[in-house]
Amino acid sequence: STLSKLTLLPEVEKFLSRGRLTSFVGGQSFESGSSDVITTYDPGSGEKLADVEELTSQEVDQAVQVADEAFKKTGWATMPVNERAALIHRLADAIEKKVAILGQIESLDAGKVEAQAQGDVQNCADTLRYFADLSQHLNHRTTLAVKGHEAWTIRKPWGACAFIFPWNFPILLIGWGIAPALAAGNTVVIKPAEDTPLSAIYLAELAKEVGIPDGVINVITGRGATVGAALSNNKLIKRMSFTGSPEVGRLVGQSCGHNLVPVKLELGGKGAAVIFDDVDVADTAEKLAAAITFHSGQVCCDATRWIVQQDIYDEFVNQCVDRLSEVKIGHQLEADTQMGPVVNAKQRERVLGYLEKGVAEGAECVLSGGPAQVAGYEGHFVKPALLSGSLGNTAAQQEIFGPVAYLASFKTEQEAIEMANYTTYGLANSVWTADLARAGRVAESMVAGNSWINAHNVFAQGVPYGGINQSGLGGGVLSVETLLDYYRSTSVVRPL
Ligand code: TXE
Repeated sequence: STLSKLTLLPEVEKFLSRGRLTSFVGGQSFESGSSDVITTYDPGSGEKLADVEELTSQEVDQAVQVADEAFKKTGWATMPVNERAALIHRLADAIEKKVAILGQIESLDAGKVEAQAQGDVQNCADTLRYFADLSQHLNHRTTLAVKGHEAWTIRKPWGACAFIFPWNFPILLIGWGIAPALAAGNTVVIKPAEDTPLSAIYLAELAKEVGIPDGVINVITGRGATVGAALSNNKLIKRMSFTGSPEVGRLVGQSCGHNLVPVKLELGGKGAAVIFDDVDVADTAEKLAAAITFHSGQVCCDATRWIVQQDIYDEFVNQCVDRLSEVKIGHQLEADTQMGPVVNAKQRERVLGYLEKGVAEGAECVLSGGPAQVAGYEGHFVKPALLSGSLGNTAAQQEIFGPVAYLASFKTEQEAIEMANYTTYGLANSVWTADLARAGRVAESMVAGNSWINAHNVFAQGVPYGGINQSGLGGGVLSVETLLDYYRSTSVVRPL
């Protein structure tokens, strides 16, 4: 097999050699009574990695019950905050020690360039630490001044919280999702995507090893339509978090609306990069080419609409074509690979389909893209592509989730802002200019959760991240507010 050509770490070989992987619930392997499995493949070689069991909806309900009982009975929720934070730090330590192993598992499963997958693993550990520390700062009761009365507010965790994750940043998003929930004292049920369940299973086992009480971190595997739907309909769930497509986000939101469960939805995006004529054209082209090819463009906050000031438009486009044509496409574990495959055959069809549709609707194909051949590998590789034309084009309006950018030109600042805001999404944009006053103005005028200046895709724990409009709702992630979302409050008032 192609996999045997690659040098895998012995621990990764060992993990994969189990052949059949199960959910992990209540501190142990949770076997499904059904014989159904989902096979997970290496998108770079098409080789099978493992069979992962598919739970039934009844089994999902059992798993949630375990998480609910762990909340009530293990002492996790009532543990002194410093002790809970210390346990979360131990999990972060364990993850950090396994960066190479977990990074390789993630790289194989998701098709990510190995160094980037390792970065995601490190980020997961960093996020766990950030929220563990933050939870200790929030561990106080607020006393309110009320005439003739004493009043205070206490914060308590909610209970079992559910997380449904996509395949593009599996372990990183697990960290962003569960870290605040755990730090606040909740228990969690994680449903990874069908294509990328491996890092979640590995992480749950690590949590057991470091002494996180059984049932605090649970992973349930299976199909979205059964396992995901059962999880989002379960009445014991106290909070729901979903990251994925707007279509499924709407379904999950409906279930939560029905059960009156608070929900966070992190959906897609169609970010703009507004590029003014005072930039260093070569440098900006290089950075945006790197952004659109990062994880093969399967990044919800990517800049996928490049809105360029007229006088530098041609030069900028030429530079971009040069940069994108040079990108080294290959298997994600090969050392010189800059861009790996997309996650599966369906995603490749999706990308190619949007290119066709865009051109059929009148877009000009500036760089044609298409399937890429990589010697020795039968992976789902695609070449970067550039389209240009009207921003009303389907390819300029819908999320493609591939290495494809859509170009348009503008004359005035006002026009650029209007073009950037001509979208149903509202996640992340960037503005590129040497004039920092203008940069600030434009960054603030773009209707979205996040704006970057002379950069794209920069994250830090403590900087709120999240979308509005079709990009999501529920307050976003990575900030103090996120941690507060995972506490419920009770206000107490008594006459003096
Ligand atoms: O997402 P789905 P898909 C966008 C991106 C991509 C497209 C399709 O444009 O091309 O969505 O990806 C679970 N009830 N994003 O089809 O189906 C599913 O098992 C409950 C952007 O893979 O939304 C998986 O765990 N759950 C996005 C998760 O939902 C259900 C990242 C996401 O899968 C379910 C991913 C149901 N009925 C895709 N059906 C981003 N914001 O970054 C499926 N799921």
